[in-house]
Amino acid sequence: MAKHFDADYYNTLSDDDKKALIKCCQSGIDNGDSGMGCYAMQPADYDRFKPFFSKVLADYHKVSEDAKHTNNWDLSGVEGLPADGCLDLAALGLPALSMRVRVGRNLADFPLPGAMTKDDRVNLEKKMCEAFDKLKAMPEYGGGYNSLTPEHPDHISEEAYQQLVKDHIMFKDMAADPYLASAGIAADWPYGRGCYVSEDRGFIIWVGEEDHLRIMCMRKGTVLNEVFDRLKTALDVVNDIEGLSFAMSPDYGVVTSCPTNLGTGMRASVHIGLPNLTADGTDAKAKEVCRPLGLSVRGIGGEHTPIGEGGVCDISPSARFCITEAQIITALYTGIKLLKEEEDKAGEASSA
Ligand code: ADP
Ligand code: DAR
Repeated sequence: MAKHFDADYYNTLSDDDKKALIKCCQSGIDNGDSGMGCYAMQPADYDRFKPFFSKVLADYHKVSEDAKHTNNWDLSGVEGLPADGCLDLAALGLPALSMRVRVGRNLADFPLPGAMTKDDRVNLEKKMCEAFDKLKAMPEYGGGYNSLTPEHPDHISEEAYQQLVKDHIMFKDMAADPYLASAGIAADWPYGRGCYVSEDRGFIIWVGEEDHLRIMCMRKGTVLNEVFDRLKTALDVVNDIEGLSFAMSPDYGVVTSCPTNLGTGMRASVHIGLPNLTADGTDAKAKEVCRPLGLSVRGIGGEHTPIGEGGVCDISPSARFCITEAQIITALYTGIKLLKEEEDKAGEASSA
């Protein structure tokens, strides 16, 4: 953000646009250790402030300033896809792992989370609960909603909330995240926040986190296609619910709060033990090995958390923008294959 904030451009803006652009940048202004340092506040901001965001996006995602994103969930023909189309971790000699694919989505008729009022947050939750009533009637997605909003009919206790976080179902307390707090994304916590969970706990929709919705599928297994395909089917069901329209940009695809998620809003991950690459108790070596493989390393509790016991790390492709959804899930498979080779090499080196 700071690298591409141009005073000459800023000074061409109206007073209202100046205030709006500063609000987009407030998180990075307040938090000098930000990697990105800005969030969109309105669905149209990426287009409204294109001279700024196009430079930020080009630099972060390593694409051209006039790059245009294309969405595609069709695996056929994707480089790296096994001949049988099956992204089976068992073929790499790996056991069943916890697999998760999530996408961010924002409703087009609300401000993005950083600019929502408390009423916006509560009204968005109410709108989503009407949608959840339709999902509850479907065998594949039937489940229940857990709300953090005081006085909400589905309100859950602090203890139940903390257990859902521990089970990797629900998101962490946003007010504790300085980046989200500065951006206004954590404002009015915990009003308008909650999560829908299917009976089998394999299909989850967060409400009111960094994006209006985080829609995800999770399960322990070896075939990545299973969570990817279930999510796509679920997304089509949610997309078709009357009254729900997702914010999209003609150039940038799916609109998300953070520019790091723009385009697909997709993060596909596995929890995998890397005892050799984390032998020193940190994720430093794992990050050094993963970076050139196009992989990100997060902790067992997700972003900004430590690695788990036995060196369990959350590994996912870093790319979200100007890459298709099909390429991301395939990149997870090919990345894990290469990472396992590095983990095995580190083990041989330590035993030599
Ligand atoms: P996001 O993935 O939505 O950007 P985080 O990285 O903070 O958010 O992760 C959110 C939650 O999802 C955390 O509890 C994290 O442990 C959990 N999680 C992420 N990937 C997996 C996975 N492959 N298996 C189980 N839980 C996961
Ligand atoms: N702290 C912000 C987060 C960027 C990426 N992570 C997200 N979007 N959850 C930063 O600018 O570093």
